[in-house]
Amino acid sequence: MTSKVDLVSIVIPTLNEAGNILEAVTTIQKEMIYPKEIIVVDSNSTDGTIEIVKDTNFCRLIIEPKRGYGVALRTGMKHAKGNIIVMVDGDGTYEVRHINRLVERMLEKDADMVLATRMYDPKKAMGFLNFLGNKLITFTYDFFYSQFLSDSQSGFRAISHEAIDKVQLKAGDMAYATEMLIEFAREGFNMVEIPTTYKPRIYGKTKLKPFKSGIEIFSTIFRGLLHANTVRTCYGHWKKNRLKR
Ligand SMILES: Nc1nc2c(ncn2[C@@H]2O[C@H](COP(=O)(O)OP(=O)(O)O)[C@@H](O)[C@H]2O)c(=O)[nH]1
Ligand SMILES: [Mg+2]
Repeated sequence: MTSKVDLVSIVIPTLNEAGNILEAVTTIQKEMIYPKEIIVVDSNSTDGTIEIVKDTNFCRLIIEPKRGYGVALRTGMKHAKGNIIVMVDGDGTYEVRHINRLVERMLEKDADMVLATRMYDPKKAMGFLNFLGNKLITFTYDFFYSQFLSDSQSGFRAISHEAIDKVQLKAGDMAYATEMLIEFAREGFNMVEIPTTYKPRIYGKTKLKPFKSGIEIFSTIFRGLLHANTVRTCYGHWKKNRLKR
């Protein structure tokens, strides 16, 4: 539960995002209305990303030599001092102008996590295969964990620092984002969404390996069900929501 903002730590993983990172961090620096720190976690990019981040003078740069999206986010969160953490990609695809809305919704709903969903984007910028894979993963996750999310793969989220400290996340790769949702569902934490738009990548390449990541994500979802606590909490959540309707 998060009822006030002391400091927001924005954690951005980067691997060769030289053409994207400056726009992302300067927009956040300009738009964010809450006290903040911007933490960029880079895995030794070779395209000048590190120099660009250093030159801004308003970002904290952390070098995490071990590769992996999950590794980078976990390292960044360890360094985060804020009571709210916002995670977002450094690739310019998320609408970072919406960052205040994530925090506002968190306070409004007393939420433990707010996800920016790209599924109501009228421009439909997400590629068809990514959209399909995301829908399949999200439907499976919602069904088994009794949630009502529309975009489980969104990497633009506000998270209560207190809540994330209570869970143990192990995934080092792209499955990290799903593992976080599983752990939050298991703890009975409150997760809500806000709509956002999405932009195609203009510089560099995605590090996502769809087939490999898909298998990792689905096995994370099914492994999570082996915990007795998951079934209990999610069944309780399902019952509570059924009675409300
Ligand atoms: N530090 C770090 N960042 C990474 C690594 N892999 C991906 N990222 C960053 O994580 C974010 C998401 O990766 P991206 O390639 O955009 O995946 P997609 O959004 O699924 O297409 C981007 O900002 C990447 O630069 C990594 O090994 N280390
Ligand atoms: Mg991306």
